[in-house]
Amino acid sequence: MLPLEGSAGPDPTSLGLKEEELRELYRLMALTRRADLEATALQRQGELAVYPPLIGQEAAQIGSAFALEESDWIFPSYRELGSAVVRGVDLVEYLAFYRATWHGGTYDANAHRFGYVSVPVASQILHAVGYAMGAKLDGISLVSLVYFGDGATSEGDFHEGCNFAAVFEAPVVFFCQNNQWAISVPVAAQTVAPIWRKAQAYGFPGVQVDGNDVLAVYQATREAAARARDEGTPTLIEAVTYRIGPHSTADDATRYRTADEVEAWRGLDPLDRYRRWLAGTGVADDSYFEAVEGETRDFAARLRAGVIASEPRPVEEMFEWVFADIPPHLARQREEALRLASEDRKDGGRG
Ligand SMILES: Cc1ncc(C[n+]2csc(CCOP(=O)(O)OP(=O)(O)O)c2C)c(N)n1
Ligand SMILES: [Mg+2]
Repeated sequence: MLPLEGSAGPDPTSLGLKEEELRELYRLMALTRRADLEATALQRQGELAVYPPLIGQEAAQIGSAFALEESDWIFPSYRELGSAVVRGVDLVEYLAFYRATWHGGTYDANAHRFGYVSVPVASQILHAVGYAMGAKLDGISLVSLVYFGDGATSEGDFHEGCNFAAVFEAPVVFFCQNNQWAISVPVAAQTVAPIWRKAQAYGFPGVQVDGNDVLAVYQATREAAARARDEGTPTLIEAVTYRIGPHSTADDATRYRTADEVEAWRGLDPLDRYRRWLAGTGVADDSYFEAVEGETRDFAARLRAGVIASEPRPVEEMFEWVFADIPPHLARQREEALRLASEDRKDGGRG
């Protein structure tokens, strides 16, 4: 849809997007790019324990999240900081997970209809399908979109989720970001058939889309969400993209892939491509891009200050929200943890 070069391309009116929405897509991608780089830097400086960069996947995340209604739910894996930006999740609260101060993040998932960071590969697929089935039983109209990677399609959870969604006509959009790698395993060693075609076995549509083209991703997700909402038909979207960064800040990607491969994908950078299109069609001009640039700087500065200032959570929270009535063995452990924490505070953490 978006041309690789130049300004010819889609008629935005065919997507039903207003000009300010076309500009907003760019703004959200630019904020995400900047926040992602900042989070990577914060990890290098010891402020985060680990961080999985999403650089290169901005169009896949922003285009898809933007295509949903506010009342729709998103179930992320661990790499969807960009979709969190679309949902207005406070990134300091999102990064609490990566600062290792809380499970999944401290934001209010219900308020943002944005689930918690989920690291066990593909586990969030079951949460998304279950949520969609529950909403359907309750007579609530919504779409449940779940993000996962190419590697996640090798997990049983993916296949179980697809089958349940199909059989129970659950309103799910399965959104696979095929970023070509599952840590050091290339997609060719992961699976033989193209990912989008796996949908056929479950009896619902599978779509492959250029994941570095924000408008194409938007369109594919919009159509999939409409099918889910109106007909209870799930869709599997395979967004073909690339993980420009390492798997996480704990990974050295130069050990298993070539610089040429990374460079080739850098040439398809989703922000550059969309910016050229916006400028070429006159939907946005230099003054707009400069204003966005200024906003991204402030956004990153606030993120940085917020993360550095954020304290560990109270120890007792570790024992909350699992049992309505805490069992005796956990109550004992809670007492012990509180006692140790208070002794630790008294001796200034010297142990
Ligand atoms: C069940 C499970 N097995 C293994 C891991 C270790 N692990 C973390 S991410 C990952 C690769 C996932 O690749 P993919 O699904 O393509 O997502 P990407 O990281 O590329 O976004 C693995 C094996 C895990 N977190 N959970
Ligand atoms: Mg992957």
